[in-house]
Amino acid sequence: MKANMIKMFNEIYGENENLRVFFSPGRVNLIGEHTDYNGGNVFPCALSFGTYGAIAIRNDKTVRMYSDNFKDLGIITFNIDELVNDEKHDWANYPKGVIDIMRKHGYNVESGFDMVVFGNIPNGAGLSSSASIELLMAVIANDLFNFNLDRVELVKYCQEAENKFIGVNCGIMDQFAIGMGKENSAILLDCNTLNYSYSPVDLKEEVIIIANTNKRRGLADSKYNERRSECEKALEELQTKLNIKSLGELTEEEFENNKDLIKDEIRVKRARHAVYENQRTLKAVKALENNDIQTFGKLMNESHTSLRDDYEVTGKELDTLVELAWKHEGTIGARMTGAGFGGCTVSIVKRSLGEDFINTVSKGYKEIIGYDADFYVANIGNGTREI
Ligand code: NG1
Ligand code: MG
Repeated sequence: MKANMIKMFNEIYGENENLRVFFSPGRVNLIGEHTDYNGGNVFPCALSFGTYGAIAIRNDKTVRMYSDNFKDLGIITFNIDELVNDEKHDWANYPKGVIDIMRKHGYNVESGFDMVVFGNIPNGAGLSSSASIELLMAVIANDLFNFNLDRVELVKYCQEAENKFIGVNCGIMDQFAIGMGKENSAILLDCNTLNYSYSPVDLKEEVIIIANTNKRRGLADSKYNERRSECEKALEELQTKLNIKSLGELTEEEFENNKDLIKDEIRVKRARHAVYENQRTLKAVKALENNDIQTFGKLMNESHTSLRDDYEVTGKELDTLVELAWKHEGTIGARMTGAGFGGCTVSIVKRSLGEDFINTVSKGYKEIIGYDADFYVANIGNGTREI
């Protein structure tokens, strides 16, 4: 892939002796959904597919960016001192946003550059193509301009870029998983404190299968912000009595004893998901540590049910894929992953039945939904890096 990136760069901009190539993964979240911005735990891992970037600094202020995934948009050109969100060139807003935020924090990307990008993560599918390109830009800027920022700092700047430049009020899970990913490990991250630890996910008898509904998420971002404010409102209502900073601090019991403080049935459901999902995540990580993959799978299933019934972020396509997975004899656990509304599911499946799983679920999905889903066997890789 490195050779392909160099070739693409040379064809578009001409050869450059300062050329460097970087890779930034996508991520899949195993459990802990819509908990990050609620101050809870998440358990994601970085994938072996992601976004590649080849880049060379220029001596002037001009930035030229080209994405092989959006060929129609051609080369996008702008001045490094004029970073504005441009709807027409959507993909470039992510790297632009990162540079803008880094500059605002005093890390001045002062000269322009030429860059080509290629990604093999499905876009808008809940595997975080957006955070992947954000981290790609942040790590590149950090290396090329010698800022010497540590990874967690870069992760935070990327989240800030998504919040302020893109306008999605997201939590920190995606950026953290991508910036801090480790081969064959998932990251247990407490999104309140940013304390984290790696858990080996070294499955011998099972495979992790990601299935893309191929339903793009459309309104996901506005619904996303809506869920976030529903939870914030519920938190405020609980805070009239409880001394807590986030829903992530509550046990199931504490929630049940105090949920009457929440004055709206919808908000009770949203908060219940956040609290129970957070506790499920901790239980799931323990189960994995004890090599109890069956319990892990059961918790994944419960996670999906809660996202479907209480958080209401699934939809027909995701539910169909998950229900088909649940019916398959090889499935240990299956759930939606990412923000929801469309995008991907993640399943843990007996390795020996993996192929049959893909064939059966794929056929069933096509029959019910009318178009194909795509399937990937997930390999857990390292975080963003130079290659
Ligand atoms: P995806 O689906 O990758 O966009 C979103 C948020 C996360 C997290 C999950 C739900 C963004 C960039 N990220 O992920 O912070 O809240 O939904 O768990 O929107
Ligand atoms: Mg996204």
